[in-house]
Formats: sequence, structure tokens, C-alpha cells
Amino acid sequence: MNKIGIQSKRIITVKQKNDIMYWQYFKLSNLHMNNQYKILLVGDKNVGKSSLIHRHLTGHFNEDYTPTLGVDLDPLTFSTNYDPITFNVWDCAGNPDYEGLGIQGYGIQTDAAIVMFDLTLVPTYHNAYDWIENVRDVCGDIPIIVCGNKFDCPNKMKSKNITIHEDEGTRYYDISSRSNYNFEKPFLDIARQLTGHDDLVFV
Ligand SMILES: Nc1nc2c(ncn2[C@@H]2O[C@H](COP(=O)(O)OP(=O)(O)OP(=O)(O)O)[C@@H](O)[C@H]2O)c(=O)[nH]1
Ligand SMILES: [Mg+2]
Repeated sequence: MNKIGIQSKRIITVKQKNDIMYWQYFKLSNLHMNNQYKILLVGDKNVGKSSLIHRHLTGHFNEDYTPTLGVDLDPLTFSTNYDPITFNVWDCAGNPDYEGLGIQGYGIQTDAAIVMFDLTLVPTYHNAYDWIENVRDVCGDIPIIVCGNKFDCPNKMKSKNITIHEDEGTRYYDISSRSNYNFEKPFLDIARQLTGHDDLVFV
């Protein structure tokens, strides 16, 4: 048995965890009622996906790395100048060893995706092209926001070498979960695209 963690004092498997996620999602979702949308968050391991969610949920940044196993489902609610908007974020494991059902399994009924890479690790930038392709294969033509994370680091890629958004017709933001740089921008962009309110702001 592939034991992955303890929940309610029980050791659970990847499959059991996935079942719980699905149950929670379908219980929560009622698609787009209450202004709720499903966001897929993908990219290589260690690029900072879970850190972005942790920053939004707690306001804190964690220097430690704990790989995501399968997927973590977190609702992020933003107050806006229109109605509040909730993103049910499916934060997927970047490590193929821990991918669980992968995009194929977790990608159903996704409204928008964030594809993240690490500005200090060029291979993660090249792999972002593959993540975009995989998202499109499973989710179709949905809004995709590419984020280059760890903008706070000195040894980052030069902006002239980042052309993925032009190549792929997506939006792009440099971000940092560590310094908070642009950390709301991907969600604001998605909120505007999904609601059609170009003047939507978070309040
Ligand atoms: N300097 C810097 N480090 C970051 C930033 N965001 C995350 N990190 C660090 O990067 C490491 C990986 O962060 P995670 O958020 O766990 O990475 P992940 O993409 O969720 O990784 P997987 O779950 O394995 O797919 C951690 O040590 C974080 O502290 C950032 O903006 N700047
Ligand atoms: Mg993670």
C-alpha cells in the first residue's frame, strides 16, 4: 500500500485521498453558483505552487519544502467591487512520482489554469510549455496564466528570454510568494476573464 499521510488518525492512501478530494469538490461546487470557479495550478516540482496558496491562505511564507502528494484542494475567496469570488484551487503535485491522477484525472471541469515555473531554474521554464499542452489537451480552450515565481531571487531569468506568453497566447506575470510581488495578479486576471468585468478589483 502506498501510504501518504495521516488524516483523522488513519493512514490513508493516494486513492483514498483522491476520493476525499472529489467528494469535497462536488459537495462544494454546484458549478459557478455563488461565483465559484475551479482553478488548476500546475508546474514542475519545487517551483512554488503550494507556497503561493499558503501565502494567500495564511499570509505567511514557509522556507521549507513539503512536496504535494496527488493534489491539494483549497478554496480562496476574494472580496471584489462586484460579488465575492471563490477559486477552488487544485494544487497538483509537480513530481511525477507523486502525481496521483495527474491533470488527466484532476483537470475535469476546470475553468482556468495557472502554469508556474521557477525563474531561477530554466528547465522549469521549458517544461511549462509541456504543462500548457497537457492542460489544453484535458481542459480545452480555457484561460491560462503563466507565472514565473521566485522573482525575489538575484539569479533569475532575464525578461527578454521569457516569451512563453507570446508563443502560447497566454497571460504572464513575474511573481514572488516570498516577497508578495504580484502575488494577487494571476487571480485578479482570472477573475476579470471569467466574470467579464474588466474593471473588477480586489477590495
Ligand atoms: N526564494 C523563493 N523561494 C520560494 C518562493 N516560493 C516558494 N519558494 C520555495 O520553493 C520551495 C518549493 O515550494 P513549494 O511551494 O512547496 O513547491 P511546489 O511547486 O508546490 O512543489 P510540488 O508540490 O512538489 O509540486 C520551498 O522551499 C519554498 O520555500 C519564492 O517566491 N521565492
Ligand atoms: Mg506543492
